Amino acid sequence: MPIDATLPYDEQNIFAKILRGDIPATRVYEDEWAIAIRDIAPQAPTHILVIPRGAYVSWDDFSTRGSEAEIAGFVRAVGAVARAEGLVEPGYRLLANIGAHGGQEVPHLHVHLFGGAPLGPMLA
Ligand code: DGP
Repeated sequence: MPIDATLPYDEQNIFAKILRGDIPATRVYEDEWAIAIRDIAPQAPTHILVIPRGAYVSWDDFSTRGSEAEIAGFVRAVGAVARAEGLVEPGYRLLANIGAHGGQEVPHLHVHLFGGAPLGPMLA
């Protein structure tokens, strides 16, 4: 079920549990600002979720409350994941779902990184 992205942060959301190490996930990258994990239901040969360590519900929440350092660190982490996965050439796609109309299901900001094949005009 898509979430209401204006709700307060829920410490029990699945990505909060993964960040705390309460439940397992395949971490492909981590630094001071973010972790990256393989999506449990990949929609492309490479489908990674880049998740900021801070407790932010959505892009809207992060872009209003996040510090300059957190925002810069997260943006750089997304790029670092793409480079580490060898995706810069021939390219990849970033996507963030925000709120109900965006189809966001997990109420902790994350960016989807898709690659590994030509992706066509759009990925849901
Ligand atoms: P979104 O609709 O943008 O909130 O996408 C949530 C994504 O998270 C979806 O593609 C499936 C993925 N996902 C959900 N639960 C888990 C999990 O427990 N582990 C991993 N690795 N991915 C998950």
